Amino acid sequence: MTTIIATYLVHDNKHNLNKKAEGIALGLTIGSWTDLPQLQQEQLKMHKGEVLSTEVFEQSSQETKGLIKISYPSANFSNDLAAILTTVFGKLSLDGKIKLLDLEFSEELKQSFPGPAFGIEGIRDLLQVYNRPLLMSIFKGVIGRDLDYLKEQLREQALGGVDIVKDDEILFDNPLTPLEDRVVAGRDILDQVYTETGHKTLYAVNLTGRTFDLLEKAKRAVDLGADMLLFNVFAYGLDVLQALRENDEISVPIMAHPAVSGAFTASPVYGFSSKLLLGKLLRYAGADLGLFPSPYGSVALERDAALAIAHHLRADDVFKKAFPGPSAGIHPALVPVLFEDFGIESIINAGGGIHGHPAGAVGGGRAFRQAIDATLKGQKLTDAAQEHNELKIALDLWGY
Ligand code: 1AE
Repeated sequence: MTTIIATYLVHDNKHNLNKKAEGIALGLTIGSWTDLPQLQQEQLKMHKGEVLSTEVFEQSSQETKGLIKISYPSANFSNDLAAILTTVFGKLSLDGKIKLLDLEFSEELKQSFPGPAFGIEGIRDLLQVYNRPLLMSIFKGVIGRDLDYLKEQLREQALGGVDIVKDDEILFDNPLTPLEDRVVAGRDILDQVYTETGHKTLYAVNLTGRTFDLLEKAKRAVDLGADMLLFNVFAYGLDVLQALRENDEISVPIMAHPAVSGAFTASPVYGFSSKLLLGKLLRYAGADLGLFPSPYGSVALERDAALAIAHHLRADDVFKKAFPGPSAGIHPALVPVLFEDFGIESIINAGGGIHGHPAGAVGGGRAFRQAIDATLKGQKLTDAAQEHNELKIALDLWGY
């Protein structure tokens, strides 16, 4: 019988982790608050969760902190994330200080999930860029602006040498810049830049609206020439991402934005670990690229947590590897530390750090590319800035 293994961090005010673990294993499977008749219990035995281990970390007079590992028989759930999450963390997520740290899927269960369609290799093939971290920028200040404004911003970003431009996650379908018009205009601008310069940039359009309209909208976007979709997956649910990924007509990479995920992950004692939600499950459900707060920017995540997300997006597994995109408050001076922490198979993503450059988005993009090239050569940014004016201006503005 296959199983899924859940690891929980618990803070138990009754100081008995073994009892707590048995209560969870029973309560989430065959138990109830009242005793069931003996016959029914016999029939249900094969469905009971099994406590694999308990481990105490710390004890105080208030509570005992530790880890609990429980395996749940796959006979209990259908092979979808909604059923799995309800099984392993349904009512339990409401029941005291408990955080779901990890889920280990059996190889058989993994077969029910698609993983990324493109992944790192597929996105690199689209861009024909293999030897450096990719550079991504974000439209900024576009709410209430018309299509001409967006076109100009896109052109500037592409001319700066960025590989991917993504919509801001807060730009929804709207009368001034509807999704379809953005895709058509974006295609036009990026083709022009390619003809003029030979530089290829992909545009990730924000797929938004009511859940049951998303598939049709995504298909329409692809028909019109969309390169990539941006998706606020945690506002919708991982299974919605999976449905998009599994539709053959949606033949473009999907970038997952972390908006709303902090509500599920930020507490040290409740919710999901960020590595599970933004790393492992996001990849299993089919994201090609996962954004998350970097450890050093404006919306910072602890370094270990950010590294663990990147690890799960790229770890050896049956699925393609997804690109990690540590983000928020990124500027060129951070490129060496981003490179050291996340390596070549990562995306350097900046909004303000591109558009806030005194020479505009063209200068901002160039400064990043100069910082990336210098870092790859092992050159100090201060030395590279002697040769590259855009980088010097960026370092003068945002620090060394
Ligand atoms: C964690 C996602 C970051 C993001 O989407 C965003 O818009 C960042 O903007 P900047 O780079 O902080 O201006």
